[in-house]
Order: sequence, then structure tokens, then C-alpha cells
Amino acid sequence: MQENIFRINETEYILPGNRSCQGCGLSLAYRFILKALRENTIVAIPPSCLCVLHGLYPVCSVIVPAINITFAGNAASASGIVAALKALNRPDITVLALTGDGGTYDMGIQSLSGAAERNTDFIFACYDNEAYMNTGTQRSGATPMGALTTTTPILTKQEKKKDLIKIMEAHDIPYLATVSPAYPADLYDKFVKAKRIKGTRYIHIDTPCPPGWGYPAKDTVRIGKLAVETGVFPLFEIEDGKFRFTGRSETLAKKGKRQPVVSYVERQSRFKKMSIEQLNRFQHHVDSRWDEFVRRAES
Ligand SMILES: Cc1ncc(C[n+]2csc(CCOP(=O)(O)OP(=O)(O)O)c2C)c(N)n1
Ligand code: SF4
Repeated sequence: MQENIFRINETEYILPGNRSCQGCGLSLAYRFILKALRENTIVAIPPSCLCVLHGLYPVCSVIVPAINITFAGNAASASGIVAALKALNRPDITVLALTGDGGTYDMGIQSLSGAAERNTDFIFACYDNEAYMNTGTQRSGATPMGALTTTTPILTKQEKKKDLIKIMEAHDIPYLATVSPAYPADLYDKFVKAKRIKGTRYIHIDTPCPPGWGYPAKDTVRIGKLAVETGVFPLFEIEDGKFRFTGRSETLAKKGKRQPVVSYVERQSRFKKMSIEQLNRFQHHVDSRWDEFVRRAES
């Protein structure tokens, strides 16, 4: 069932005054994730901006229980919580592993793959801000080609973004979805749906980040929308192998016209050294991926 915007849970689980930056896409996404999953949720978090948002003992800005663990052990620790809850016969509690792209694409991928292969009964969500932001914007496997980071400061990143969604789909898990905080109702619906499904559910969150991407803090929703409007970040879900566009991407696939990638790129200073050749390759990559998704949606 689709949730109506007026039925979105009014409880706030993140308290005001947390330590994320102004305009943080992660804090916006997290707000709606917790509204969707509600109080019976335990969150597993590795070191990251999310840790900073939660705060330092003895204060915490989030009112659900959370465990701070290592990067490599995130999905493994979350699997342990799932096993403990099973032993305690508490099927009412949702386990959420929420992890940055560094902790998902790079350092955490082996325990995530192991958990997905076992179809561990949890939600693993990657908030993808496309670099290691908490330690000052170093390149990750998720950083797009042509982006400046502190470890690719001269030539920009030369390699393409790793296709983690394909990797996760290859694990044949029951539910996989993409979401953006720029479309909170779509995000909310997908987490409500994921909560009801058993097994490994993987949700990929496009997470605009003002300091890391180089745009004004007021533009987070605009940048998130441009990622969808250009097809750089399509919104979809794959349930039991069946692909379906959702929200704005569904409309674009049926009758809309995608904007050119340059209108997304030109608003972010991380792309200021992107070459024309890289921009053309980026556009070509976005087009061919989009066409592949359209074919899947029609089949
Ligand atoms: C094994 C290990 N290597 C490096 C670090 C240092 N470290 C802390 S946060 C962080 C960046 C994490 O990046 P990401 O997972 O993308 O999350 P974000 O900071 O973007 O929220 C790093 C490298 C660490 N804590 N543990
Ligand atoms: S660096 Fe980016 S992801 Fe991290 S808290 Fe700031 S805005 Fe959020």
C-alpha cells in the first residue's frame, strides 16, 4: 500500500541540535527512515557522519537504540543482533544497518555480501554521499568519475563509480530499492514496505552533501531532484527479481524528458575540473543504464 503524505508518522526520532552539517542529505533521509521504521528499531552504524549525527556519550540525538561498530563488521554485527532477537523471540523489532558508501562499497562489502548470501533478516541501507565525508572527502568506490576529492585533487577521479546495485542484485535478495531524501514520500513508502518483507533488504540512498559536493546548503533538495531528473540516480525497486520504476522516474520513463547530465554537474564545484570527454562519457553511461532499466520495466 502506498502511504499518503498526510499519513506519514508525525513522531520525530532525531532530536534538534544534532551535529550534522546544515543541509545534510543524510539527516533528511534518516529522519524519514526512522519515521517509517518506528520505535521498535535497532540501528547498527560504523564510523561515519552518521556517528557524528548520533553524538558523543553521554548525549545522543536519536531516540532509538544504536550500536557503533567497525566498518568491516557492520553487517556481521547486525547479523548478530538479528540472531539474538530470534533467540529472544522478538520478530517485532527491525534491524537496520545504515552505512556510508565507504563502509558499504569498500570496507564493509565482505560482511554485507556474506549476510546477503545467508539472506539475513535485516535492512541494509547505504547512504551514498559518494566519498568518505567524515574524514574530509576522500575518494571511495562510489565517487563518480570526474569528481574532485582530497585524494584526487589534481586530475579528478579517473575511474567509474562501482555498480554496487548490480552486485547486490546478484545476491538474489527479496527486495532492493533506490531512494532520495529529495523525494521523502517515495523513501518513506519503500522503508515501510521493506519493514514488512523478510530476508535481506538492500536500500540505496542518494545523499547530497553540501561541503563534499560543493553547493550551497539550501540546495540539497534541488540537487537530489536534479540527480533524478537527469537519470543519474533513477528511483526504482526490484521485488523478487521484478524491476519497477517509482515516483518521478516512473513518470519520466513513461512520458517525460530527462534533463542533460550537465545541468546536474554544473551546480557542484566537485565537478569543476571535469573534462568534456568525461562529461560525454558520464552522459553516455547514464543513457545506456537508463535504456536498460526502461527495457526491464517494460518486460
Ligand atoms: C578501518 C578504518 N579505517 C579508517 C577509519 C577512519 N574513518 C572514520 S570515518 C571514515 C569515513 C567513512 O566514510 P563513509 O563510510 O563513506 O561515511 P561518511 O563519512 O561519508 O558518512 C574513515 C575513513 C576507521 N574508523 N576505520
Ligand atoms: S559532511 Fe555531508 S554527509 Fe557528512 S554531515 Fe556534513 S553534509 Fe552530512
